[in-house]
Amino acid sequence: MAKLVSDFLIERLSEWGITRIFGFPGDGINGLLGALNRAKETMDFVQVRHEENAAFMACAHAKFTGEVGICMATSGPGAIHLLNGLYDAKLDHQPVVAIVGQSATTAMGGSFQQEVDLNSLYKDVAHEYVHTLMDPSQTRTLVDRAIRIAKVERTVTCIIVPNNLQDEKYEEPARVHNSIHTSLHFAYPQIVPAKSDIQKAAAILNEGKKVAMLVGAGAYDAADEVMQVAELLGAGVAKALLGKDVLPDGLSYVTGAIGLLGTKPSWDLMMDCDTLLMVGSSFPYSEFLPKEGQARGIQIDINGKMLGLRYPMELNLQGDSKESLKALIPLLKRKEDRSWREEIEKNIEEWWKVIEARAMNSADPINPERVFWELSKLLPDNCILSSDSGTSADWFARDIKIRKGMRASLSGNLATMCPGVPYAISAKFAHPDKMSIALVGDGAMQMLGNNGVITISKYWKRWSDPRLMIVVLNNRDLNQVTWEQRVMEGNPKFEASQDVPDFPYAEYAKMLGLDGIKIDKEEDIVPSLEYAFKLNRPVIIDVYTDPSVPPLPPHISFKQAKNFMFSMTKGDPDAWDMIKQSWKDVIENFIPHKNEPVETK
Ligand SMILES: Cc1ncc(C[n+]2csc(CCOP(=O)(O)OP(=O)(O)O)c2C)c(N)n1
Ligand SMILES: [Mg+2]
Repeated sequence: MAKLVSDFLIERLSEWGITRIFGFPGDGINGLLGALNRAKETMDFVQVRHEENAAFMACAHAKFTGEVGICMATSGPGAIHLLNGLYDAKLDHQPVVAIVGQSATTAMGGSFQQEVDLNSLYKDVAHEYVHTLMDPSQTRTLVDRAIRIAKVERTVTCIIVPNNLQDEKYEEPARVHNSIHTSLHFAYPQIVPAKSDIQKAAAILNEGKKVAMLVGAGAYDAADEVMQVAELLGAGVAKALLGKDVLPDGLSYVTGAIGLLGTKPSWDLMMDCDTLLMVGSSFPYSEFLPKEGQARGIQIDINGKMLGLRYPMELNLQGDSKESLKALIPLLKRKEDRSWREEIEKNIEEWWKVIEARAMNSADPINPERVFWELSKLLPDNCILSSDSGTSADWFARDIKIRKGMRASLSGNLATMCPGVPYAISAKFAHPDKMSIALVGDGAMQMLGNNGVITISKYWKRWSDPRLMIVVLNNRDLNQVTWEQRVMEGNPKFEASQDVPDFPYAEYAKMLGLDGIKIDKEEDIVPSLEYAFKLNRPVIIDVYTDPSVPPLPPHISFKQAKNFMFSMTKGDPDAWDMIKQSWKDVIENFIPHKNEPVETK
């Protein structure tokens, strides 16, 4: 039988090293699904319950393996459902290829059923490359370019395949005018800034007395070099949320997260430094960086477009983090005056006490910080963590102490709800021998997470270490936003938009053949978690947490405090509990503020 377009397309993906596709069927891709069936020995098709989850999984695959993630969906509705997950990948600079169906070429332009102008729809998310297959001999070109461009640009690309062409005979491009002859293979180059620029960077860093470093996901491969630079310069290192797993939190000079979800030591580091070295990060909130003119800045990023974006840097260097720092290290002079470093270390030590004290505050019925604090101590060394957007991200950022070998991610730049569960599932497919743990709010569970649990029940027996844990913060509230409304707007909780109905997550897991544990007493947290880590199947931990515990920013501006108090007087139904809880946290926050707070809104 002659090779069909769809068979060739899947084969070509295999030749690029792709072994897994996350997707959901539909008649727009039936030809491709036939080919996937024929290629099942070499290409795994992971079926999701909602296409958005497939895109999140492809994104997580890229994040946790460094390879291209592939998702597939049918024309029209399927392609539309992928979009949010694809934007997550695009904004976090992950190489993901979406393969979507389309109406037959004979029907296109005829307002046919499920015909959506996918070129236009995908033109933003797959800006660098989106093309519709028009002729069988073009298949090679489209696959090769979509993968290559996704890698080169670290972004999302898309191939649109009309359903009738999927079943046509594949033809190699003829050796004639107007035909394209593409090839496999791509290797990232080593990009290092010019020697003279490295010298300039070293001079600035050597002159600085109080050096601060900020690292993001782009510094993941440069952990050793970041540590060496920090040691030499006596610097403190703050981590953007996506860079949480770059350095262990146990290092004495790592100030942890930065920003609204960040720590006080990171805030102090940025407010007091005279030199800023930013590596592999596009952390968006400038108000958490030094004031303009306060510090001399150097930024290193592989993506030249992301340079000089958040702080007026003196030097903007395009380069690979590891290679650039390696070139810099021999030129750096060890700072003999370690007083700045000592101050940072003292701040960090104090801060961990504050965090512990906050976690130990009682709440009704459970303080979410306590859950994360205890969980952190029990995490296996090589686990993979994913957090959702919501208060889980606050506690993930502050209370989880990352150790060497752990991986952790979340939707950093899109900050969308729902990646927690699909990221954890994707991590299990990529690393079946490692435990994955998703930290998710009840709102996100009900939006998409519960569907992901069905996918887990379908696949978990395949994983050599079957442990996947979902910790649900069951606070019956869209709590992060409820707090934003209070603190930023001075509004009371709007119950109609904020209340989340209760749902029996643990029972639900058990119905699906998984394990489920409900925790509604503080004294049960540790024994229940210890028990859960020993289970040999996926488990949902349904924790009844108190929505009155405030996810306080590391500093609260006067305006925010005023808004917050204002909301109380406007009849917030949770007002009294909140006043009690905030008061407890404020008492724990005994470190005096050294700098003027900024207005964040
Ligand atoms: C798709 C999407 N919709 C809305 C938001 C705005 N948002 C951010 S966090 C949040 C609340 C999430 O609630 P939940 O999952 O219950 O977590 P909690 O904050 O209660 O811990 C909302 C609505 C978003 N980020 N993404
Ligand atoms: Mg919630």
